[in-house]
Amino acid sequence: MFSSKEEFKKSFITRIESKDMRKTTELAYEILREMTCEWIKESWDRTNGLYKENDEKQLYYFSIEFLIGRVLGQNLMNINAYDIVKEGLDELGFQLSEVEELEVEPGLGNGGLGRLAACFMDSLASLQLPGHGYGLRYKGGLFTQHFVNGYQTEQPTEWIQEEHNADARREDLAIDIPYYGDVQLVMGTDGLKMKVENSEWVKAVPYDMPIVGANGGTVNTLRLWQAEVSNFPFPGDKDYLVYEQETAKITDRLYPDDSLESGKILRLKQQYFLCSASLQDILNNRSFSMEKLPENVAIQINDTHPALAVPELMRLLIDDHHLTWEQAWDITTRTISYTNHTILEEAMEKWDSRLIQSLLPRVYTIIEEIDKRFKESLETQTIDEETFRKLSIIENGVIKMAVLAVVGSYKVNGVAKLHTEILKKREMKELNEQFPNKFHNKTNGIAHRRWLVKANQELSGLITETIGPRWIEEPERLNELHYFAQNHSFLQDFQAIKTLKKEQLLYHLQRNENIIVDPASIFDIHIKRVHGYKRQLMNIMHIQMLCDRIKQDSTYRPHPRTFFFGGKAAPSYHFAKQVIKMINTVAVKVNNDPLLRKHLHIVFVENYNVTQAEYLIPAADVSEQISTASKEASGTGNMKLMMNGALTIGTLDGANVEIFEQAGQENAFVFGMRAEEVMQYEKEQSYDPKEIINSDPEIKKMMKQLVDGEWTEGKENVDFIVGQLLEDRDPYFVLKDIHSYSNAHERILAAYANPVKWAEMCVKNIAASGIFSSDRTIQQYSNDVWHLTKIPSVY
Ligand code: B1H
Repeated sequence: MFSSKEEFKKSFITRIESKDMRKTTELAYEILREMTCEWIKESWDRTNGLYKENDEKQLYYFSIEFLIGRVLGQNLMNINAYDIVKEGLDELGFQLSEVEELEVEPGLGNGGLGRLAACFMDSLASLQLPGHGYGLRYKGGLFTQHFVNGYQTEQPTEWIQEEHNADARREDLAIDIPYYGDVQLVMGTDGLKMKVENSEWVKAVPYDMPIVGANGGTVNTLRLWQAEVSNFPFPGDKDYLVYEQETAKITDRLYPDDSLESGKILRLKQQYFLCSASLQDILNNRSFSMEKLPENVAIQINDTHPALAVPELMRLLIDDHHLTWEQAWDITTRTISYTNHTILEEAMEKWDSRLIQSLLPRVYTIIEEIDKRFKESLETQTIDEETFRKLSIIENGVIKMAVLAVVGSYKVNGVAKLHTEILKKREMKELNEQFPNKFHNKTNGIAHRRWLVKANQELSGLITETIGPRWIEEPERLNELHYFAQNHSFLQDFQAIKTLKKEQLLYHLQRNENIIVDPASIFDIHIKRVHGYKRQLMNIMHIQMLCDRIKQDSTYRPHPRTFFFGGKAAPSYHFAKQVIKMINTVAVKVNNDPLLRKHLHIVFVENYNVTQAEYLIPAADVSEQISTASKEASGTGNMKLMMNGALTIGTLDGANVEIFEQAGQENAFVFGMRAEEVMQYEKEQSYDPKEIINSDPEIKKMMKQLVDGEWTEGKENVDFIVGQLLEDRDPYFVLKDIHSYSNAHERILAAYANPVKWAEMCVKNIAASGIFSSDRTIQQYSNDVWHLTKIPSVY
């Protein structure tokens, strides 16, 4: 690694001169990437050597998504070279921030679930814990979103630069994965065995990405599998060209559904591909006897998408490694643990038995056997029909992946206190009763090194000047900022940084879009996937109410506010796409209205992704976390915004509950129904939005405007929105909560009128945010589930 700026410059110049005389930013990017890779390689080899020598337990995090975002700047930061490189480049006539802009972010995830996996990778390496990721190397990440006439359009996003592949590809570790085939019973030396013949094989080739921990010492591995044609004999009855095409499709693109289950065969192929390749890789490269697997390896499955790891590990242990069922089951259920991320019915994975039976015939027989044995184990108890049904893995020809995951793992966790309680007491009550010590909570966290240290270097600098640098390694020390929450010069510095971050955001947005925003306005930010339960509709309907009030009441002249939206809708989710259209329609009306634009401005940022988030979050004054209570398992954007000094307007849902607990409800704007109430209404089916409309004149008026098409464009648009609110009886309780939401917004205006008090509240939020570092989450997983040992890197 370079210890000085001069050394860096010398090496950089030598490289640039050997390549090209034109000193473009593109060339600088290539060289910097190459240099960083070389620096990292040393530590990576050293870390791998240490892990081999120490024979310590390793964790493998199986996830269908890793939303890592750009890596160059973060890596430079983590090896403590960022400032040296920045200054060095500056003196050579380059700007590091411009160089960073050239990196295409790998969009290998949809939203929170994928980003969480990435934050966990960062924390594992930074805590010097032996933990690695297994995922898929999608050629196309999440689609690029553009608005055409206010509607979302989707373009494929290709992030891979072929010229960078050479060092990542590990052909030597390729593995063959079997699909289809006929299961046969054969007599082996140790009794009857299952054998599959005529399989169609697909080759899984790993590509390794380094995960650089803080201070660069530990470098773990994110191994991503790519599907290619296999050299194994090809079954005769299929056209080779078809086989070739089908193979390439497996890792061609990420499924773009967040919290929506697809049920497609290609998705099932992806899931099995990930599980089989990763498990074979672990078993092939072990240095211990098979019965010692649980002492040497922990496997965490990120939601049910990799739940086939349970039957696949059984298959490998029984068929390939010749263990008995009992031995294999004991090993599997002491190795695998499962994280649940949602209780939304539409996201619960259920696979048609016939689909699994045809694509994965051997795996299917194992799932049947697991189900049968589990049901037999229940026979000693008196269990009513309903309970028995809920405990079934296979029910009416469908396989319930969540039940399979719970039965096949030794620990199951939810991602926030409230969510875990709902799992234990309702969604998985029966399973929790069968396995009383399996369920536990691990509240999510975020990598503060990316979301504060990197994304908000100015605020990080101020914090370090104020309380010293130790908070970076021990983020809970941020609570020392409490002593400065009333220190005027500190508050002034904080405010100045907030303004600067707003200006930087606007500068960034202006590069791509023609957006003119007043940085003195309140930046109210609602960024996340567009989904009914996240209630972007409530936000835009409230803006509609504000417009009316400004027009009707000449004494209502609120402080200017800019409402930022950012988020993608699943391409097949028509309602969410109509919400996007509606927001864009309202934006045009409001932004062009001579009166309204003095008070309100709406910006829907196109193509919200990790990079955009890094600009938006530090600039936020207000964080919109307004999901229908009980629906948002945790949320993690809420934590990122809090840590950057935004105040939360939110429901008592997911991790918001814990955010309010930490920061104090007086330093946030809490509103709306509680989870209990929502679930009660749902159970009784007793909510009638018409009652609200008829009893609240303001809401009635707003609904009338909506029905009249004042805030939408095109009949389809009105029909979708109004249809959901009236015919579908407002399933996310928008009308029920909007009054209380509106009151909370008035409280925001009142608080903002006192800038010093406002800044004090922001600082109290930052001070209370340390617990939401994913370092805390990972340490808890390690203590309670994985039992890893820290392996200090030696320099
Ligand atoms: C979360 C998903 C999800 N929960 C299905 N579930 C998917 C479900 O492609 N699919 O089929 C993709 C993603 N994502 C999110 O996980 C929760 O909604 C958030 O509340 C939570 O913070 C996040 C991380 O735990």
